[in-house]
Amino acid sequence: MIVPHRLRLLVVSVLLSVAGCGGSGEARTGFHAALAASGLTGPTAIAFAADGRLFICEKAGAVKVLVEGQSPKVALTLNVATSLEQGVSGIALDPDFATNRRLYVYYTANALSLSPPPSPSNRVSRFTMTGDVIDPASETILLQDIASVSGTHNAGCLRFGEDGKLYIATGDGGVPASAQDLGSLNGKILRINRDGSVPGDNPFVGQAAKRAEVYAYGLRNPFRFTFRPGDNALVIGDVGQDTWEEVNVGGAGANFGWPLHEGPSSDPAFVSPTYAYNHNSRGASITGGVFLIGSNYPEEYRGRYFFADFMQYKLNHVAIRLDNTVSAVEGFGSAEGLSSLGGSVVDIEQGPNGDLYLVDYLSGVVHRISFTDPP
Ligand SMILES: [Ca+2]
Repeated sequence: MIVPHRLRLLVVSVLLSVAGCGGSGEARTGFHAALAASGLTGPTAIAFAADGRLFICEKAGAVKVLVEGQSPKVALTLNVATSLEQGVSGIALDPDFATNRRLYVYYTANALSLSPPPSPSNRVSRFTMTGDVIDPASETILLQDIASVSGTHNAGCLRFGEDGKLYIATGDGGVPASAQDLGSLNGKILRINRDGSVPGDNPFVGQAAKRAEVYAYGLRNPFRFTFRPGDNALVIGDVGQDTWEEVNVGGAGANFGWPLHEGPSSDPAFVSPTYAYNHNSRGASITGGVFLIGSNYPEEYRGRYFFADFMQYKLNHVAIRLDNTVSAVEGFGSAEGLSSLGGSVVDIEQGPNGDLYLVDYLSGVVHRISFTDPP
């Protein structure tokens, strides 16, 4: 159906009015939100295969696979501990997934899991997929006994770097001092080879009483991280305690301060956050984030770092330059005519199609944000 231009404008303006996008400035038209997946129970993390299949983790133990246009199907069910923040919290596909069908999952093992730990603890395991199913018997545990003492601050983001190494975010597990203890796997970014061995160029290899897997430390709950295009620096969203949410940028050996210091610091012993925002007496929990690369979104969004706040129902984007200066943080949602967005976002990924996908934990959905040039 061909809709006259004036009518289209009228329809758009009515939609925007309903969405409550009045006030200062006009909304940027052309953005659309659609449900890529719904009916999920506590989705925590997603990852895309190059073939377009979307993998979705649910906290209580499921890894689902979604073929576009179909409903998500359970590919794997893990025995997980689910107290507080425990469960399945991260997934990454092998850089050679198209040929070896391997994927990696971060989850809190319970007493039923393979090689049961004495108490729930986090592990990273590799699995092999056959068709749209992941055989539980294909599990190879690469790293385990990442403590989850209190059930909180498990982190769990998994990503492969450009160097082909697997990077793993771990939280302090509710024991803040562990983040500064280089003999502990907690409160860190870890870096391992795909077979679980330790790369020889990790910063603390061969040093007494230090875990060779440690790559960066001093983190409280680095729930999500990514790599900056251009220099592949780690960009880490670290969930704060009482005052500050942090975006930390750094590399091998960086100490981001927790629990000795939280928020901006002039102490040369710590890498101060590149960006931090104060809770201002509200709850806050930073999640996200990705750099938008190779998208058809308008120029002003490209290359920017998108992140969210799980507690404050906010989406933002910011430029994080190679010299670690940042631009003013801008909201994403209402200014784009997408006021219905901004739920409890726990993960943001970019699909092979260039669109952003947002995981809304409480609503049990994955939103897809696409852009088409307005007429
Ligand atoms: Ca810090």
